[in-house]
Amino acid sequence: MSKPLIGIIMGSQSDLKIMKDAAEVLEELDVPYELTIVSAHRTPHRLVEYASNARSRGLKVIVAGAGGAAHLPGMIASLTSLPVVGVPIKSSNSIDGWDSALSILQMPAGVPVATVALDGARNGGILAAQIIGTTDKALSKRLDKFKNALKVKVEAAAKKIESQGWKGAL
Ligand code: RP5
Repeated sequence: MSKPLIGIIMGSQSDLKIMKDAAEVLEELDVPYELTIVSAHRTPHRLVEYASNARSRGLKVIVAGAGGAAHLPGMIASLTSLPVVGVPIKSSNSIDGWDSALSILQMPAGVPVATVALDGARNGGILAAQIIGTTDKALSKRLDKFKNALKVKVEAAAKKIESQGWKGAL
């Protein structure tokens, strides 16, 4: 097993049902990752340790997901200069998802978090892979193939709708 390049972290085990999407897409793209729980509020010292050691352990990007008062991605970004991708999660303690989205999105100048859509962990994984792909030619080829597959799927659906009419395509 190769050394993980991407660290997937989440505030609680209850976030796993969303954050597993990031792991799944990284497996599809054959990018080595690690996955664990780091809670900004319940394990603050673990957060500091994770962020402080991430670069020296060989990680290149961190994908961090949290719900409600979602401080994990921003606090990780405050402690490392690795790129941090934030995944807002509509969790059990979230009012409607806006709390989490805005907590992750509205970072102060100088400390960016690249925020994906609510529950958008799959895109979080893809974005992290694309960052690695800027310096990894083989991965960038796999990413091109991945994007091409999206195109082929939509074109096939369009062809079906055009030939059968929308009722036939339902
Ligand atoms: C956040 O609180 C976590 O990221 C999770 O989304 C939410 C709820 O956590 P649990 O109470 O389910 O552990 O910190």
